[in-house]
Amino acid sequence: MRDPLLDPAAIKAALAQLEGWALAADGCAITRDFAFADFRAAFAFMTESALAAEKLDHHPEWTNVYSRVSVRLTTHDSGGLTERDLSLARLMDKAARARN
Ligand code: H2B
Repeated sequence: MRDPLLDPAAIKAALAQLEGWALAADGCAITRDFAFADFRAAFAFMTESALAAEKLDHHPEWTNVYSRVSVRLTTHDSGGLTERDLSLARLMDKAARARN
């Protein structure tokens, strides 16, 4: 069963509650660039996020360059943003806060 897509009002409300996330130009994803002290901190963040993502059965699109991690969250099965993206965004924010 596909998760229901969030409507524009729900997306706006959710973004107001999240730290530093922006709506992608196509409206189908949220993005955030995380910056850490060094590669070790960035990779520790990715490790914690990966384990959280696996538990949620919801996975990020991301790239890492040294101390930076760029993240794009979307629900592929639904073709856009769902509550699952918001849950993962909150977990990633928490993992980042612990390292900044
Ligand atoms: N991650 C993301 N971001 N979107 C999905 O639709 C998705 C996923 N689907 N992780 C999951 C896995 C699905 O493929 C499995 C079968 O539950």
